[in-house]
Amino acid sequence: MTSQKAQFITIEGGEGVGKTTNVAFIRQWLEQHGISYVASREPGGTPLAEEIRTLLVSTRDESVDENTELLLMFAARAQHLAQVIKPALAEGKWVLCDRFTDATFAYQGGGRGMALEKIAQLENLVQGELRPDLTLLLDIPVDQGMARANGRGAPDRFELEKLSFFNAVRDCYLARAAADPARFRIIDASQPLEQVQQDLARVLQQFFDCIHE
Ligand code: Z5A
Repeated sequence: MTSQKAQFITIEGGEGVGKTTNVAFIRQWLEQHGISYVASREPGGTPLAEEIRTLLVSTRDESVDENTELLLMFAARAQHLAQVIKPALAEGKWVLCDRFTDATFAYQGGGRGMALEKIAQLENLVQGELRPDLTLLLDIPVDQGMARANGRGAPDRFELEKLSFFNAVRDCYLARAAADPARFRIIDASQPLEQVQQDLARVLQQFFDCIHE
């Protein structure tokens, strides 16, 4: 089944919110509803963008300039948009993306303290008018999320950041959700997984019904 317009859904959140776990659930939901879709992630989603991801997440002795990090995020995004996201949407497929530009506002803007206007300029340059149709923000208090994420092996360059960084990331996500309630749905990710997934299914069904009205 194809809807009138292919939809672009993103899933966002801080450390240990359960994005990977819940992407699998959302994929099942889309399949059960006969929706043709492409699932991808950022940074990454194409061979070149995945190489940029490796550069971004690797720990290294050299300190990474914040502009370098920001530009690499958008370089990966430009490639991902050109090779995967835009072609899929043009073919009528929905796109489910694990993180997108809200993560740049939250991590580089909130976490690193970079000017949001600078990020918005790059957003316009790289995306033009393209924005997600629906953003599912999995939200959890930072200490609970970090406790969940802690058992996962060697931390990457972002996971080594301090509590204050992740608090700023969360605050920025919540501020963006409050500023754009038409696009964002906040899911309380501190609940047991079954309840989180019931909430996700309800939100997805409402979204689906709304675009078919
Ligand atoms: N980044 C950036 O800075 N700027 C950008 O523009 C973009 C990204 C796009 C890599 O992203 C890094 O890139 C990221 C931000 C930066 N750094 N960090 N941190 P990523 O998306 O690959 O990184 P991630 O945050 O580590 O995502 P993840 O692997 O999807 O982790 P997760 O959200 O924590 O998901 P999980 O592995 O499914 O869940 C964690 C654990 O919790 C796991 O053991 C689950 O079984 C458990 N879990 C999940 N849900 C529950 C519930 N409800 N109850 C109990 N336990 C649960």
